[in-house]
Order: sequence, then C-alpha cells, then structure tokens
Amino acid sequence: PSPQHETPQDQAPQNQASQNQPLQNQPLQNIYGRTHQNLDGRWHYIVDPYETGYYDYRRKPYDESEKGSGGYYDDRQPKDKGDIVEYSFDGSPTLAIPGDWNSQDAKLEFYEGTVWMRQKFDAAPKDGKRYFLYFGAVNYEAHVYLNGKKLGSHKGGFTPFQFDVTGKLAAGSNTVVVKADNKRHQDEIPTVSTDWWNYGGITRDVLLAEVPATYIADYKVQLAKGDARRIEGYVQLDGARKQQEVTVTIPEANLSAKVRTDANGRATIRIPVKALRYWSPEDPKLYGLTIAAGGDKVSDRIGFRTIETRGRDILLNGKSTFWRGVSLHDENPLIPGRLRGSGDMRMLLQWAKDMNCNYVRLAHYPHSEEMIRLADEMGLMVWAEVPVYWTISWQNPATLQNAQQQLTELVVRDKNRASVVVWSIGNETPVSEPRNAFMFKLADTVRALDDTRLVGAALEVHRKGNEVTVEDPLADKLDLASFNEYAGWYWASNKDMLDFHFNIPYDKPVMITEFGADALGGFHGDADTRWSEEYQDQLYKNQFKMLEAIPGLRGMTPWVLVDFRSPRRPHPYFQDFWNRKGLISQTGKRKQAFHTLKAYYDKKQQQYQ
Ligand code: GCB
Repeated sequence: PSPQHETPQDQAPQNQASQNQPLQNQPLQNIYGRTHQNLDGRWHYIVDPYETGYYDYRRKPYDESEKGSGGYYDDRQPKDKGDIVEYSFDGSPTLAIPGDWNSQDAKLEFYEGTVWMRQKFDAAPKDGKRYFLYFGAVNYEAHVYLNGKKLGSHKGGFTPFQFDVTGKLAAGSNTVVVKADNKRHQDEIPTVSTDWWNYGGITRDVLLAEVPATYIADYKVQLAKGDARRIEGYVQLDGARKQQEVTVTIPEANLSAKVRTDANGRATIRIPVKALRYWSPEDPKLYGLTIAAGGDKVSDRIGFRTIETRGRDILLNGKSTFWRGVSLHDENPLIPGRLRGSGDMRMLLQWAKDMNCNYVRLAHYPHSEEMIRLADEMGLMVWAEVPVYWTISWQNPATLQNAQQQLTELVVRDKNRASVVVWSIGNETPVSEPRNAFMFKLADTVRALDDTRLVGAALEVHRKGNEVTVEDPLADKLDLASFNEYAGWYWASNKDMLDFHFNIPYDKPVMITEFGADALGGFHGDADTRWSEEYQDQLYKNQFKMLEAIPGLRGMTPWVLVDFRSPRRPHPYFQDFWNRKGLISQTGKRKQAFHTLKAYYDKKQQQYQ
C-alpha cells in the first residue's frame, strides 16, 4: 500500500510507472493543454493547530468513522437557532490560491500545522465525459473532500496529484475542502531539518479537467537516447475503449505517425527525423505537436535535443558545453513567499539570464510545471531535484517509497521538457551503508523511468590536508561528478582558501552544484569582513581560480541567485531569518559578486563558442 497517495477505494502499488503503467491517480500529462476550469482564487480558511476539524475528542478521525462526517469538510451550517456548530468557513478570512499561507497572514509566518481551505465552484458535468480534480502542489500532506465526501490524500509538497471526480460533481454548486498539514517529521521527505522556509498550503494551481470517455492519459515524445535522428516515446490511453488509432503530428517539422494502442491502451511511437532545429539555450526552438486518439486531442510544444557525457565532456546535441548556472529556490523575495504565477517565475529566470546563465539548478525540490515550461521557452537548461536532503531516515522502507514516489511524480510530469537535462536524486546526503543502499535505489528508479537524461546528486567533499576530494560510492552511479563545496565560507576563509586544491578522481564532467558566501546587500567592508559584499565578491574570484584548475570542470551553480528565507538563520542584524548567500538581495538589488560571476560567464561563453 502506498503511504503517499491513498484513495479510500484502492491503493496504488509503488513504481508502476517504471513498469510502463500509469501511477494510480497519476495526473494527466500536460494538464494546461486540457479543457479545464480554474479553481484558483480566494479560498476561505480555518487555522486548526489541534486538528479539531479532523479528529473527534477521542482522537479518532471523523472521516474514518462509519458516518464519515463531523469534520470541518462537512462545511456545516447550524440547522436552526438551537444548533451548535463551532466553525464556519463563511465569515472566515480568505487566502489567495495558489499561495502559501505564511506570506498572507502575519499570524501564520512561522506556523506549521493544519489549515483547512474551502472553495465553492459551479460545474455542469456532461454525460460521457471524465472529470479530474487536479492540484499542482500542496505542502505537505493534503486530504481532499468534495461535497463532504473524501476523495483521498497525498503526501509530498512539490508534485501534482489528481482525483477522478466523474459522477461526483453536482450540477450547479460544488464545495471542495482541503486539509493541508505542513508539520515536519523525521520519516518524511524532506525530513525535519532543511535550510528553507516550510511554506504551507496550496501553493500551485487547482484545476478541474474534462476529458472524453477515452482519453490520452500520458505520453512521451522526445529524441531517443543519444540519437538525434529518431523521436521515440509512447502514448497511453485510459478509459472506455483502450484500443484506438493514435495520430501524432509535428506539422512544422513535417513529421507524423499513426499507431494503434494495445489492450492496455499503450502504443510505442518511433518517428525517424531528417532535419530538425535542435533545442539549445542559444536557440530554444519548440515545435507544436498534436496527439489525437479516440475522440481526444491534446497539443503541446516540445523541444528536441540530445544530452550525453563522453569522458569529461557534456555533449548537448553532440557539442561540448559549459554550464553557466545558478541555484535557486521557488521563492519570490519581494513577497516574500512561494512563486505565485508565471510573472514571478519569469522574473527569477530573467535574473539568471541577466547574469549570462544558460542553466539553472532548481533546488531542492520540484519547482512548478510552469517554471520548467518557461525554461524551455527562455532557453535555460534545468537541473531538477527531489527533497532528499541531509538526514533522511535511510532505514525506513516507507521513507524510501515516499522518495521514489516523489521522484516518479517529477519525472512523469516533466519528461517532455527539453530544458530538463539532469534528474537529481538528492543533496548532501552523508555517506553510510544504509544511505548508499537508499540512494542506489533512487538512481535505479530514475533510470528505469527515463534513460534520456543525466542523473546527478549534490555530493559532499572531504578534506585531506590541503587536498579536497570526493569519496562517495554514489558517484559511480551518477553521470556527473557533482558536489557542493564551501571553501572560504564554512571552512577556510578568503585569506587561506587558495592554499587548497581539488583532486576529483572521476573520469566524468565535474559540476560544482554549490559554493557561496553570505553578504548583506549594502553592507560594505574589506574582503576579510564576513557578511560584506566585498567578502562575497572576493570569495567568488578565489573560487574561479581554484575551480579552473580542475581538469574536468564543465559547469557550476553557485549558491544562490537571490537571498531566501530560512528559519535556520536567526542573526538579528545580518540575517533576520534570511540566508544571505544571494547574488541578488532581498529587495532585488544586485550585489558586487553578481557582476563578477557575469564577467566570468561571459569569458566561459567565449571559450566554448
Ligand atoms: C548547503 C545546502 C543549501 C544551504 C547552503 C547554505 O550546502 O545545500 O541548502 O542553503 O548550504 O547556505 O548553507
């Protein structure tokens, strides 16, 4: 049984997707390309720190009792003047959805617990159609109720899920209630300690999708692994009549294919190509594509490119590249809060482009589908990651399942995006036998799901005297020698960091997934004064000297594009609960090191022209 995604009726076996079957309740591929109604907007909310709306006074969940009611999801009104109801969504305040709650109510800035949210919407369900209620992301555990009945639950704060609501929608007014709980737990993914704000709530879109009785549930259309001359993929139908003719067309490239799905609704696609404009950051060409089958039809915009490594080179469309990157969180510092729409997302990605980046590390968890689509369109390669971060419960099988589930949900969602070049299975996980076994399984999981992209992880370094090296059996399972190193900040300083040198014992491209220093924007001192812009700037200059001496250096994603909120950073003057390693300050102002990194990237671009 799946602890991550349960429905009352049936439960999903894990990792079905790797066996070429859709996940239970797997979201429709390309949800934005479907007929849908948007349920975003103002949702009434009730803060419920004791979970009074979920458990009765004997701590039994109402939704597991025979009556299945009594909880806040009933959205009950007093029957008459003698009736007692101790909650009311009507008259309770509202939150903008999508949007975390922490940034919308001062009382909730540090809150971790349960909040109930309610939205009403009108529906006109048609006979012969299927309906899905889709959530882009809810952090962390969501229980969802439609018209007082439970649809199911989902764990994992950054990936989408949906419920089949065919036959459950009322003609006219409907009520959806979500219980979101962002409490941290040791056995969850992520675990109790991280270095980012634990924003709670419905942080991405809520949509009601309508599809025909037989519908295109999923598809993959990408170049075959390392083969620029062949498009390869599949179409997966679901619903009433699974055996259908499927037409795939890419008109602008003069390509099309007709295939027939089997009894399981599955068809393989293979299309030979002669001439294509390959996707790259310099020319982020996307082709319009249409898939039609069994009365359903869906359109997408897809880029085609190959990505592979050869020795220490990374080849994009066969050409050696240097990845001029930066790391970023899903946070708008100007709110501050989670990104609320494509305007916020464009702002961050444009800041990266202003630094002459061709690449971003979307740390430390899946960012939104819209973000990846923007990267496709704007020409930024993407490192996509799951929140397997620091001290995970390596020995707990349910925790492993959870990590595999989140990884699967990420790959299932973004597998058609040319911008995604690396799946990252974790960050700074400390080497030990149980950890190695856990991480090896994640590497196997992701390779079984998608063999057309690189697999990475942000590893750690070890120091032996003045030598800095990577000693991690996980490195053998990865395509990149990728690691974080904090020379000059957490160890050594600007004065002595250049006494160290790197020795990276892998015949693989070296990718520095993090380095950095805190600087409070506008605070000035000399290059030895911690927290000053000058210190950060000098550290970047020293880093370039050290890193340039690594023979296999093929890219980096310094930490981090912009200052971000973190409960781990309480210093009253320099931090005030912000991590200050941004190249851009909390107010959007560029620090000195921004310009230094840009100048370095301009040079690297010339070198790799
Ligand atoms: C790291 C982590 C990152 C932190 C950063 C820091 O190694 O991967 O999440 O925010 O260091 O600032 O300490």
